[in-house]
Amino acid sequence: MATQRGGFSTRIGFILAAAGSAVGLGNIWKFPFEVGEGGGAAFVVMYLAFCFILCFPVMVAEISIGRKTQRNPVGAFKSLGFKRWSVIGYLGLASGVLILSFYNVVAAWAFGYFIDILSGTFSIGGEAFGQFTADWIKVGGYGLIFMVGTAFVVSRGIAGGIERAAKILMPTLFIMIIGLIIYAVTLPNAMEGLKFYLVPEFDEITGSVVYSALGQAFFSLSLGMGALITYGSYVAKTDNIVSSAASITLVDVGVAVLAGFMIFPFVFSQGIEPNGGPGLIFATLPGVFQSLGGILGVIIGAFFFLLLSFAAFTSTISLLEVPTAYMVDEHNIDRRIAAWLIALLIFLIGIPSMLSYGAVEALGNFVTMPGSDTPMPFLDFVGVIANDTFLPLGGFMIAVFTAYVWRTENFNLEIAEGDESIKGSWLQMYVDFALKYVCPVLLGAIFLVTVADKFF
Ligand code: VAL
Repeated sequence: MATQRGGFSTRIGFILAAAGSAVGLGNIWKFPFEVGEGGGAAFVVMYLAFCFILCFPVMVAEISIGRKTQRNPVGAFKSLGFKRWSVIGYLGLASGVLILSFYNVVAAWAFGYFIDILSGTFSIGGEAFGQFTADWIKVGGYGLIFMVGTAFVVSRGIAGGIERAAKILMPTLFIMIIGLIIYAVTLPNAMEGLKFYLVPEFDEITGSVVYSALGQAFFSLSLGMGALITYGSYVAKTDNIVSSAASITLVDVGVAVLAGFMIFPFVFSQGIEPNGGPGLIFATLPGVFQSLGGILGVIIGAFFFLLLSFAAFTSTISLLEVPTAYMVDEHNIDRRIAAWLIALLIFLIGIPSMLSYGAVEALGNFVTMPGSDTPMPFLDFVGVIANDTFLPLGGFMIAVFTAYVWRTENFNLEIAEGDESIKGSWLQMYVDFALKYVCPVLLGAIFLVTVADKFF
């Protein structure tokens, strides 16, 4: 597709880039600790149901809105002729910026672990995670490097930057995960971990588990944050959106499920409680690698955190692309300038999150949510606002917009552009039905109930 905005050069390039956006810290860092806190397999069941039933249709809608309009999330709604609905685009933009602000901090932890383990400066022990995150100069340095890398790729545009990086990084990531699973399941107590992960106990499902499973599904699939509207705007008219979305969903869910097969045997082999929160993999895994001893431990440990950094990188790229595309399309700013400036701004917005894990006490105990008795760090609080609240709200509005404002007929014309055979297929019928009824009702209801519960 040769427009001045650039575009993905191949369909597989788009799928890899969008799957690269979806697969990230959400799958390998966040999913396991959410499962750990949400009681194990019961959470997994909720998460899977949400991904397929609610999120997949929203993904088709997002990609279609992007492709139809060839615009960033704010411009897209305007260009369809519904200026007021561009509030969805602004909400997505805000979510993307907030998420990237703390995401980059966690990416910096992952990248920092990789460098420190490789260089032999990593000190393993009970307090290692806390000591690492409290060292804000170091974390800041790694965070800056990560953000600079992200800005570099985004500044180079779609086919030359984003697509090329995804084509190399995604297959590598997959091979690395499989290798680590093979190792993990041979560890002592691995079976206990798998049992926790795979055998559901449904009495574990509470309101707050439902809420976090929904937030996790949106977060992991990169929905509601403008990323897939933006990536959709670079998709060729000849591509089949429904089957691309199905592939992206399957890859993302597949990697999350595989990450569980890797992490829980690791965690249980260390005799560690799985409900350790955001520090779960950072606090537990170095011990696993150390118990391997010597050079093997260093290699496998470094390998794991490199993997995590790779996964995070294709996601930070997509998050930065959202505000960059907005500045390029709506304000005619040169892509390079936009990418570098916004990256700097988001890095600065992320500083309180960076300081909230050990460097500044007040940020570490930032707020105590109703119904909880422990204060949460600033970083987690941004997550509650952006991931768990804004994203499902954005998804709800996108479903309502597509079905009732843009209207299903027009939406269907756009999906049929790439492939007429999709017309009348059961998959398309389901997507239409879900956007009309299932998503508005379920997303609306869960949103209202949980917001009332969480914030009041
Ligand atoms: N979807 C990604 C992830 O799961 C990002 C973009 C939030 O990590």
